[in-house]
Amino acid sequence: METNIRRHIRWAALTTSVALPMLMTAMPLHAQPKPKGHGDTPAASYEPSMTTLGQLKVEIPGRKPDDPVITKPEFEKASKIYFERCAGCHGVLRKGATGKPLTTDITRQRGYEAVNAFITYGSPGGMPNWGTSGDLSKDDVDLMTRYLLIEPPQPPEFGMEEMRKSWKVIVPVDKRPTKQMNSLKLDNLFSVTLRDSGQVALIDGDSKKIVRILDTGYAVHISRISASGRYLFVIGRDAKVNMIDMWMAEPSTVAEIKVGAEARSIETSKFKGFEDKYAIAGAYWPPQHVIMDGATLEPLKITSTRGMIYDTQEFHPEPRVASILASHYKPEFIVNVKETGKILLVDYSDIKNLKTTEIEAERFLHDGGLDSTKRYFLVAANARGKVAVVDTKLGSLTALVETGGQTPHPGRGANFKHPTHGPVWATSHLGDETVALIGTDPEGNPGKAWKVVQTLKALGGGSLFVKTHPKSNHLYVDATLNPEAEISASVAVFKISDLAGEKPKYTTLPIGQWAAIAEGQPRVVQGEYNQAGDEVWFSVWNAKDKVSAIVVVDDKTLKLKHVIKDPKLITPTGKFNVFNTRNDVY
Ligand code: DHE
Repeated sequence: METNIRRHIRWAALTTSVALPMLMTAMPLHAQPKPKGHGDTPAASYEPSMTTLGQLKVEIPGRKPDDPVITKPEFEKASKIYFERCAGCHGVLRKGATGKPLTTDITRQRGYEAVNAFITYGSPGGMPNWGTSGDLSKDDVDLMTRYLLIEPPQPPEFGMEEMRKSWKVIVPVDKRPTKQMNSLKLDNLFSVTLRDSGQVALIDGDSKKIVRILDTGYAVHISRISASGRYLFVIGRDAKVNMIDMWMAEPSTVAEIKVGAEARSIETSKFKGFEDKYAIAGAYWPPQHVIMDGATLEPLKITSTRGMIYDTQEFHPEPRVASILASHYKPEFIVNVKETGKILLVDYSDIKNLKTTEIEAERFLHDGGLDSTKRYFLVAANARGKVAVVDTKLGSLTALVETGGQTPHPGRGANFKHPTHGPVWATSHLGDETVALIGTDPEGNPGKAWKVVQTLKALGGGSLFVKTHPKSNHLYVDATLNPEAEISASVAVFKISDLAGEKPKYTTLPIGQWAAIAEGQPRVVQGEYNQAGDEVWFSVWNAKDKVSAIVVVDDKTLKLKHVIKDPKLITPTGKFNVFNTRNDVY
């Protein structure tokens, strides 16, 4: 009996004869050494992983006569690998995103051998060398090759019916307290992502004690706080939203909903008169955003982001929703759509007659934040090395700034007054050690607005977040994804008043060392200030089965102030101080 492998090799032999010559000109695949400097780079390892989609049981699409043989369990395994490791770059439907499209018209033309070599060795364009790095076994590379030669499965849609089925109001509004029933100092509370346990820890900023651990979505991602500071919204990568009422005797989830199968962003309405009225969540799959009632999470308006790419005006079937911010100037949510490169200003003043301003920006929008006046919104188009600036008062694109570095990743960025350049907003980069300072004061410093006025050099590539505070004289830059363990466990601090000098120096804080963790290789990630702006908290993020910690630094002296360790503190990553998050202080 002919084995599966023989049959697919036979099939491959038929197809590669036409395909290989074409591919060989584009990239020398055979017997090439392991390509250098890609795949393992911080930027490449930071592509989205569609972890929840990977858990769905998908059907094998209708068989075509030439399809290589694949069994149902093999197909399910391959789909899991694809969604978790490949879909982030190549798209769920394989139509391409930051990576090339892998639709069957392309893979079949290239053929089995070429696709297999591409997965094994990677490419200088950024494709990781899955085979030679040992990340995928030879058998898995074979499986993935066969998988890419057949039609992709289409994960299910998630519309109003599915959302309403998942929606639960656990404590109705009339059963909730009318005043704060606990003695917590809410404005100095931190909501801390416990990534791999699917929970958040509420930590009291004064005592540094964990006051509550709450179950949330899978691989929980970020927290945002309602304008009043009462409700905490948490979103998991499985698109589950938890709404936590902080006024209850014990802060608890009062409503929950799923807004799709994969998601990353959540925000709440902040414009005067609309405080706490709406919440909005953005999904990676299906590509959509949903406006919900701010007290119950009832889904009110779902909008698909499928549509044309801003410049080529070609259709994109799965443009993911990246960051969402609430405007302080208008009743609008600022919704950033990755693959179409559009920034949507979604007017929530009349959601029955929804008006959306669609701004042409740049492709692969990711994360960003407001400037110190809260009028301008700056967002990284990270794969294009640019920052798009939107005037939220006028509702238009102000500028597209080349940061000069590789893959800007600002988080919400950092705003401060530079000694010579005036107000600036900072972003670090995943791909190199630079920190770009962009002028943000078109009235006071018109010549410097929306230009990189200075480039600092910090610890190294792999930085995810920068942080400062209006009361601080320090700018902190992490290097979380740097391949060097010591660097990824440290943070660079620049003294803002010294930035006028030729080559500003930084101080290195050995945060990981201060945490005194014996096992594992913890990475230090995301500084977050307390309400007073006199201490900065860093997560020391270790593996799930190892000790992690939060290190608190005294912002004046740059000395260690406190280490929070607790067996319940599993994989802490993002930290969201209630006051700073609700007021956009960063
Ligand atoms: Fe995040 C923010 C997407 C991996 C920690 N992350 C964001 C935002 C997006 C995003 C779109 C902006 C949300 C907003 O403002 O509305 N993140 C993604 C990914 O697609 C990616 C690259 C891979 C994935 O599959 O999820 C990814 N993110 C990570 C991590 O591995 C991090 C470091 C650890 C973790 O907890 O997962 C991480 N992301 C964060 C944090 C923020 C964030 C802490 C919010 C920063 C802030 O200061 O607001």
